Amino acid sequence: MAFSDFDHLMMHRALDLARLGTGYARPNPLVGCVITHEGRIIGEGWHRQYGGPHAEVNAVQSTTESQLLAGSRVYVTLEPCSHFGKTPPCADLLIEKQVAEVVVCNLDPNPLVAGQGLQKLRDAGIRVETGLLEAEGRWLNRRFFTFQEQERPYVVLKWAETADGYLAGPYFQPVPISGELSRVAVHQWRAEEQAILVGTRTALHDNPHLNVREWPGQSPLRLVIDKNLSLPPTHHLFDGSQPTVVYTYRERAAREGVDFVMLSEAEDLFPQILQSLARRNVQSVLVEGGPTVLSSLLKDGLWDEARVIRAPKRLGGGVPAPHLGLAGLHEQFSLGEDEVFIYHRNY
Ligand code: AOF
Ligand code: ZN
Repeated sequence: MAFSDFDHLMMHRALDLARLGTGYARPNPLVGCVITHEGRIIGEGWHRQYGGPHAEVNAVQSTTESQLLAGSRVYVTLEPCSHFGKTPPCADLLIEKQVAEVVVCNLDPNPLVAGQGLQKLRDAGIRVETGLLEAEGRWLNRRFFTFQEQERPYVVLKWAETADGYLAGPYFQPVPISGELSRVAVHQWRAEEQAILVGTRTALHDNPHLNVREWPGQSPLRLVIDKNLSLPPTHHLFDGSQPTVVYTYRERAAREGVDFVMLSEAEDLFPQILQSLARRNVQSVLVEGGPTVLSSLLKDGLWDEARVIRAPKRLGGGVPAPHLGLAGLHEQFSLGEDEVFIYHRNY
């Protein structure tokens, strides 16, 4: 299918709009929609909030020229839905408004939709074109696609290392490594994922809050591994301020804000954790350490993205950081004196 420069411009705009739902639309996908008439935008919208109207509905409602909807060309980043979920099918709305053409980046992998939205449109005589900025659309909704296609959350690993490649001092002694700007970025990253995981040693030594303070957005579901229930109940993770899940081999009844999930010692730990998260409809998890958790996930290939913050500080010894080399290095940028490296396992 040959798309014009105008088509590209409109779909980039729709992707930009979709991105505005980051942190709010989840676990729904990020979707943006631009409606054009004779080469002019007459309506725009995006999926702002989980449970709220879909992108197409907001775009249709935004127009002050509803008489031009009939015959319009609609750019939407994801196939319009065909099912009755929290809202009625968007495909029906576009048919009712008699739009002439619908262009999408990606098909919706949700089995409730999966091509049926486009089929409905075609059956109604609407011209449908797919695959415009397909890779950009998949990247934008990488959490949603991973969850739908692999039935597990999208896993983002994050760590800060010194210029000489250490994560912590000798005997896992925690030391401040990254700078002020990186700290803000990490809070943004926390707001973008649905859950955040740490291992026992990190929880014990750092006593983290694992919430979002330096960036607008929701705090993620807190997850901690505590096989033998050795963490002190006075630690911040158990303050009830945010839903928290403890993965353990021991039985323990839930208490306010804290859920204990018993796992089998006979099976591998991380596949069980990811399965349990998928059952809770958690589409993404940010892993903030420590070294044992990070290296297990790297070794098992159970990760999608790694964000490495390298600070100028040198330690001269301690716990070595995982080494990813250059394979999969996707992006690199500076944050103050720190250098950030973004790795993708599959892209
Ligand atoms: C669209 N446009 O903007 C979005 C879509 O429970 P509901 O009704 O909100 O439906 C959620 C499902 O709808 C979601 O899993 C995905 O398949 C699709 N999302 N579809 O046409 C949108 N957000
Ligand atoms: Zn919809």
